[in-house]
Amino acid sequence: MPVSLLPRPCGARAATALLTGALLLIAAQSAPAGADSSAAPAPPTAASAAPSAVQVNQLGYLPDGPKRATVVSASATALPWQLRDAAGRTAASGSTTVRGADAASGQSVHLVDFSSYQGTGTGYTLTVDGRTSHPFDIRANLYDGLRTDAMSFFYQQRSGIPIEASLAGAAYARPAGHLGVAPNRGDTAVPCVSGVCDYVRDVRGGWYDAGDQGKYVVNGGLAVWQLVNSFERAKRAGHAAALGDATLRVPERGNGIPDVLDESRWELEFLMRMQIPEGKPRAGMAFHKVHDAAWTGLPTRPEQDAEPRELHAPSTAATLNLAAAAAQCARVYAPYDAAFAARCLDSARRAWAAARANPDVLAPGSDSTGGGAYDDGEVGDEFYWAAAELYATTGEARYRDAVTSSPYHTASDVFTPFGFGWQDTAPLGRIVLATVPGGLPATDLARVRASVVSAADGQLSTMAGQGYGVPLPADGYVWGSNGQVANNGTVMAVAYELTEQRRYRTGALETLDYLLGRNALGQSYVTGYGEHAAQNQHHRFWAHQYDASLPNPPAGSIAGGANAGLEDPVAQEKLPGCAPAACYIDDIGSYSTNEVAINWNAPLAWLTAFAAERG
Ligand code: 9MR
Ligand code: 9MR
Repeated sequence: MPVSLLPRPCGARAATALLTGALLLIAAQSAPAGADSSAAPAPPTAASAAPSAVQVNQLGYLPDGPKRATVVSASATALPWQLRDAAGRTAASGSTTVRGADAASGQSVHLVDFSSYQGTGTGYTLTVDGRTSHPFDIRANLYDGLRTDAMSFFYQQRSGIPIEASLAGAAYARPAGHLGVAPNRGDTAVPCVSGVCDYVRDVRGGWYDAGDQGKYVVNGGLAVWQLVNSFERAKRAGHAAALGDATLRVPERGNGIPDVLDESRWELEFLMRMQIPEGKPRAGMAFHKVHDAAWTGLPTRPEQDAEPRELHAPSTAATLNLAAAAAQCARVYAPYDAAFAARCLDSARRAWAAARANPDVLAPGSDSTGGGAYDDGEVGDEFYWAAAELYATTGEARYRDAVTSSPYHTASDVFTPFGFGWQDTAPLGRIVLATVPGGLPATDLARVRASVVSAADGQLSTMAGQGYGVPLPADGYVWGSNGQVANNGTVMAVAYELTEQRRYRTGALETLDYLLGRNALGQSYVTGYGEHAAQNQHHRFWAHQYDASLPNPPAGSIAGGANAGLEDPVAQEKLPGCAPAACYIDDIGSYSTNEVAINWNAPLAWLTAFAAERG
């Protein structure tokens, strides 16, 4: 089955930030149900601690979770370690396990396991062989603040609405972007690129994709699906309140609707605006993307972007992403806003029919002037995902038949070691079918569920083979590797829901350890979280590195991560010869290692919401 498995271009990113007292407070105090979420956060300040050779999750560890660290050492024999509390007293001690050569990092490493330590507190350090880790916490509310910040990232990426100081903090406030106010030329009446359509469309709203201000349906569909899926999962687990109304810093807080759904609706409304209206050629399909006619430079504030905006030809992939996200919307929003849910379902049905009528309209990889291509040569997996969502929502036989007749329903390799992504969506279909009760025959349902669990077992075995316990094989460090890592963590979390076996929760939590500092560079890839955290991600507004009057990315923004492909000039100049997991630099110019993107923050938000749940 040609599941598209081509490794994507690689990139890496790193970043550094020293938390201000205010930020530490936000991270430490965030209480259940978003008690920390009404105060606008202070921006991370530009300072950085040096990397250490004792690599820990720099945010910390959960009292009832795994607690492991990796130590760079060439010693062939075990070394003693000490866990010290903030007062310097030894809280626990033991011996390392020699792990030896680690291909991804190019390092020789030892492992430390202090999972059995039961105490809680802040300011712990781990010392091995005279070297000491960054300080970290052990506490039950560890992930409350990051859950809020990772979700609030999406508000700050909104197009077509002012970003309010009262919600985002003064440094992050900005006027609405792309509402047709000069010098903007969009997005209220956007023409197509030459030859594609003879009319204009209002495609305002949605989220900017990343450091650029393009809006791409396949990536938007994936990211919004992950946020809504996160809510649906939390609800099944009995933790919906943690993502409920007034838990996030969004303008809709207090409207009685869960904030994560308010945020997601901002994108869903945009996605539906990208659908070709009835009466026009290829009605029901979705335009692939809207973006600037030429690349803008850095910095470019959204409201200052003077480039013409253009709609690019509709694609089958975009149409099916819309179908999947809108079908999910119809199901999940139904209890909160029946009219909106009905509008989503109508859009999803029309998209599905249009994709069936136009099954092979592919977006070309060459279309990357002024915006990314987001090309995809195989859309059978998008058909499968959309059919699964439509079936889960409607229970109708035609969608069930589309599910069961898809080769992706029975293929054994839909979950790859790299994980799912905007090109590879069949796993999303499996996850929906496995978790949302439907009418599949019991044996078929059991098989689908087993495939998710077996994928999680595969991730656990990948982790066991890595010096840094990361669910990514050594050849998996591509552009956006942190997104792949986080996605794989979510698969393990789903397996935990399906089986209640602790090892899957352990795998999901250790995925966060990697992203927050237990990695080859001792790098927290999440702004504002960790002593040595990313802060100069590639972004046209959060471009402090280029213009001191602009802010760094807000706390909770994850960098794309290590990319062995070195696909930008900065990475090529600064990182030649890097080991795959070390191909990252916290420089704003390194877009192939250090950009932010909605499809990377979405699984971070998903995973931290999972990790924050207690009891
Ligand atoms: O800034 C762009 C970034 O958002 C994209 O991810 C990346 C790849 O599509 O391209 C960046 O733009 C660069 C362009 O590709 C080449 N000229 C310099 C642009 C700004 O760094
Ligand atoms: O995440 C995308 C990655 O898989 C591709 O290899 C890369 C180059 O095509 O593009 C990445 O997506 C970028 C998009 O093209 C433009 N907006 C920023 C995205 C993140 O870098």
